[in-house]
Amino acid sequence: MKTLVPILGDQLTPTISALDGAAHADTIVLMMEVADETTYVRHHQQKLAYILSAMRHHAAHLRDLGWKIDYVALDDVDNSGSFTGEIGRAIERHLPDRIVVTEAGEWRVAAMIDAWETLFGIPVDIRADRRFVADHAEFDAWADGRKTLTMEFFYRDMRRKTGLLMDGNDPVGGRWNFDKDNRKPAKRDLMMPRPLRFDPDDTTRGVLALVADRFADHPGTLDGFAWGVTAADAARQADAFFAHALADFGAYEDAMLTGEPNLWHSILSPYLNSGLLDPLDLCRRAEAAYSAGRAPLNSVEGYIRQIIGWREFMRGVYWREGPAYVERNFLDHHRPLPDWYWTGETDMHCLAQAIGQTLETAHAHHIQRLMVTGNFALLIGTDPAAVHRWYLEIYLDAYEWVELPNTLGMSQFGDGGIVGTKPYISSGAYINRMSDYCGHCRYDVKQRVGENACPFNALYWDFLARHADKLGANPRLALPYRNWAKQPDAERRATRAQAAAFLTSLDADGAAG
Ligand code: FAD
Ligand code: DLZ
Ligand code: SF4
Repeated sequence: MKTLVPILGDQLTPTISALDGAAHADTIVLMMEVADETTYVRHHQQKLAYILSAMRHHAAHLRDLGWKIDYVALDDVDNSGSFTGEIGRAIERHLPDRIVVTEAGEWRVAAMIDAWETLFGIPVDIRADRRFVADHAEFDAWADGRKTLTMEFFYRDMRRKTGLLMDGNDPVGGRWNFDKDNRKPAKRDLMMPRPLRFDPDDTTRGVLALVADRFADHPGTLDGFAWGVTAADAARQADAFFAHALADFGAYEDAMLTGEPNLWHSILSPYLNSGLLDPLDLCRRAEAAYSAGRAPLNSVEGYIRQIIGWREFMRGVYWREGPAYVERNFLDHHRPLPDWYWTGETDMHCLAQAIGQTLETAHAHHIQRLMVTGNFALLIGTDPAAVHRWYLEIYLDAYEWVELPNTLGMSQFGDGGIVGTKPYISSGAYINRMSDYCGHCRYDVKQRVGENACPFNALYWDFLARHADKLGANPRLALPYRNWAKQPDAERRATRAQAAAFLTSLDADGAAG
C-alpha cells in the first residue's frame, strides 16, 4: 500500500511513530517548508534558520537511512505555502493510498490534519507522539476529578512510571524534591561551562541567506548563529552538559549574571522540542551520573523534574484545556507589551540583559523568562495573549504546546490558577538576591518611590492592591497582603502614585525604561 508520511518541522526523530511499520519501498516521506509556518508569528530569525536547517539535515539523514524523501523547499516556485496545500500537491504527484502522520504539536495544525481525510478522500492515520512519557489519555486520567492540578503530584507519578530515581516505591534519597538545596546566587567563575558553538555548514549557510533575504523584518539577528542543527550536534551539546554543567545545575538553577546567558543550564530545549534528542534518554543519563557519583542528587533530581515533571505537565495542560485556553485572561489585563521588548533598549538592566541576549541568541534561561520578562509583563498588566505571542516568536524552543501554558499559565496567571497556585511576581529584591543585575542598573533596588526607584518595587505592591478582589484570599499571598495592609496610608498612596506615573509613561511612549 503506497503511503505518504508527512514529517513536520518538530518531528525530526528517525523513530517517529508515523514511520512505525513502514517499508522503504512503498513509503514517500514528505517534508514541507511552508510560508504559513514561517509567518504565523514573526519567529526570531535564528529560530527560522534553525528549523529550516535542521529539517534539511534531517531529510538528508533519512535519505541516508534509505527513505524516499520528497522535500519541498520554501523557495520552490510551486510551493503553495501551507501544509494542506502541499499535501494536496503531493497526492497528485504520488497517488498514495493513505496518509500516516504523527499527531501535531499544536491545536492549529491538528485541526488542519483532522480535515485531510474528508478533503482528499483518502484514509489518514494520525498516530500518538511517543516522544513523551504520558499520552493524552494518561494525563486526563490523572487530572480527572482533581480540584487542582498540582505538578508535584503528577511528577511523582512520572517518577513511578519511569522508575527514575526510585528505590522500590520510594524516592531515592528519601525525598521527592531537593529544591531547598537549590536556588543559590552564582558568582562569576572563569571556569563556568559554556554551550558549544557550531559553525554553519553549507546547508546552514544557504538557509541563513534565505532567512536574511525573506525575513529581515523578523525580530532578532542572524549574526553569530551558532546552534547545532543535527542530532549529532545535539548529542555533543548533551555530552558537554553532562560533563561540565549537570553537577551544579541544581544549585544555580535560579541564578542570573550579567553577560552570562547560560550559566549551568543545559541549553538543550530546542533540540528536545524538535526531536533531535530524546527526553527520557537525557533523564537516564542524568540518573547514571548520580549513580556514578558524578553529580549530586539535588542537581539530578532538579533536572529530571524539569523534564518528566514540568515539560510533561505543560503538555498535558495544553491539550486538556483546549484551543480556547489561549483566550483566557483571568486578571483582565489589556496593556500592549512595551516596544522595547523587541529592541532591549531600556535602562532597567535586568530586562535589557534578558531581552538583549534573547535577540542575540533566541534563548534565555527559565528564571529570566519567568522572573524578569514575565514578571515585568505581568506587573504592568500586559494582555496575556500579547505576552504569549512574544514568547512564541522570540525563543528557539517555542512551540505552542509548551510555550503557551508556561507563558499564559505559569507566568501571566491568565488561567487563574491551573498551572500555578499563585502568580509569579516579585519586587526588585528577588532579582537582586538571585543576580548581580542591580549593581549595574541606573535604578536603586532599595527604593520604592522617587526618580531612581527600581520600577519593580512600586509595581509589585500596586499589582497586589489592584487585584485584591481576585487574589486577596489566595492563601499563598496572605503574607504580602498582610504586609501591604500594615503599611501607613501615606506610604501606600505614594507607592501607588509611583506605579501610576510609571505606567502612564509606558503608555505615553511605549519605552519607559
Ligand atoms: P534547563 O534549565 O537546562 O532545563 C532542562 C530541561 O527541562 C529543558 O531543556 C526543558 O526541556 C525542560 N524544562 C525546564 N523547565 C520547563 C518548563 N517550565 N516547561 C517545560 N519544560 C521545561 N520551554 C520550552 O521548551 N519552550 C518554550 O517555549 C518555553 N517557554 C517558556 C515561557 C515562559 C514564560 C517560561 C517562564 C518558561 C518557558 N519555557 C519554555 C521553560 C524553560 O524556560 C525552558 O525550557 C528552558 O529555559 C530551556 O533552557 P534549557 O534547555 O537550558 O533548560
Ligand atoms: C515552526 C516551524 C517553522 C518556522 N517552519 C516550518 C516549516 O516550514 N515546515 C514545517 O514542517 N514545520 C515548521 N515549523 C514547525 C511547525 O510549525 C510545527 O511542526 C507545528 O507547530 C506543529 O507542531
Ligand atoms: Fe532590575 Fe530594578 Fe535591579 Fe534595575 S534595580 S536591575 S530594574 S530589579
